[in-house]
Amino acid sequence: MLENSWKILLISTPVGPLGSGLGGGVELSLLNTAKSLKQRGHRITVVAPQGSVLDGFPLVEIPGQFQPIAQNQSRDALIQLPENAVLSNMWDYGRKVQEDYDLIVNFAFDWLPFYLTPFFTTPIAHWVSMASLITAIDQVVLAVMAQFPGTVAFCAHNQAATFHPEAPYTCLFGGLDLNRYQFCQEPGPALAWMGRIAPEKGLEDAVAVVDQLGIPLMIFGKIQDADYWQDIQRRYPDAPLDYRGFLSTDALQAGLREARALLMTHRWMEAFGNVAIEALACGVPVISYDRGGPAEIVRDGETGWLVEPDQVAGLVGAIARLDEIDRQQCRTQAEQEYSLTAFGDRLTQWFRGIIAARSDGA
Ligand code: HBI
Repeated sequence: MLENSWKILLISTPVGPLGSGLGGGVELSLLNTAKSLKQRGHRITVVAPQGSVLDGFPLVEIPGQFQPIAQNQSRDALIQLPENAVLSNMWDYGRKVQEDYDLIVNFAFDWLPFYLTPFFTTPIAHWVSMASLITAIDQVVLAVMAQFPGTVAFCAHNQAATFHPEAPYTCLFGGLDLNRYQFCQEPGPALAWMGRIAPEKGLEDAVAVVDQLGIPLMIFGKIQDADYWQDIQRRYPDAPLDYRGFLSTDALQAGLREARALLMTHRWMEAFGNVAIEALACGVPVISYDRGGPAEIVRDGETGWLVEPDQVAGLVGAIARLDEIDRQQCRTQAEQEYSLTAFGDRLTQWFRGIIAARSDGA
């Protein structure tokens, strides 16, 4: 069924400008949401903090102070709003222009957009981008799920479960422009690790493994916690590390595709794992802790290996079995489950329900 062309406003995360890497996976998710919807004839406008870069879409840049990142706060943290917050400035803009849109999509993992939902006339679709972290945010997410059924989506089931949802919800997983990722049949000797370099991502376990095995490790990602990065290098001065930096997708995949495998060593309940589907898109098997979104992405023994969380020995065992994985199967899984078309199907199914409910005056 072809829905008519929707006008959709995407309001980004307030923790940093698009293109800075501070928004982590949300940056890629927002870009691929816009691409997959545009591919279907919908009209997209993006609202994001000043300094954002986003090729190919109308971008409204909003000034203001970035929001403190939620993962550094305690579970009983109070709700914060810095002075001249870009978060409230973005949503003030959204309120002013809402009549021009059929739907607004919220990408912020913050209390305010959820709290504002009943005060908006245009429906808001909320994409929850992390697992439960702060009780005050959990409560407002569950309140919106109860009052506006069907409007809240998660990345994956393990993440959604951390909120103890009482109502049905959508899982979006993720999607990529697969044309930007080139399959590689014959890798080099190195392994790869990708992500924000911060404690919750567990880089030290990947470094411990390559230090033990003497296998080079390519590291891609933004150094978000410099002390954490320095500490790892001090603890493993001889580890064969090859830090590649925070790269554009084109430069990233040119290096990633050469990897024998991607190691995912996340400490926290990784909501999804965009880096896992980027690896699969290049034919790179994923060796991951059996935890969170990656555990729902990797087909154990077929497109990678799932190992006991926080056990370096498990990673070593999986690396020894990499030859059992067919790299073409990895690319095929990405094409079947994470193409812009497959992702767009999940998005438009989610949106159709919200727009229909609101137009029924629900
Ligand atoms: N913290 N307060 C806050 N708001 C966000 O939107 C947010 C965050 N921390 C991390 C983050 N978003 C993204 O990097 C992850 O959701 C992927």
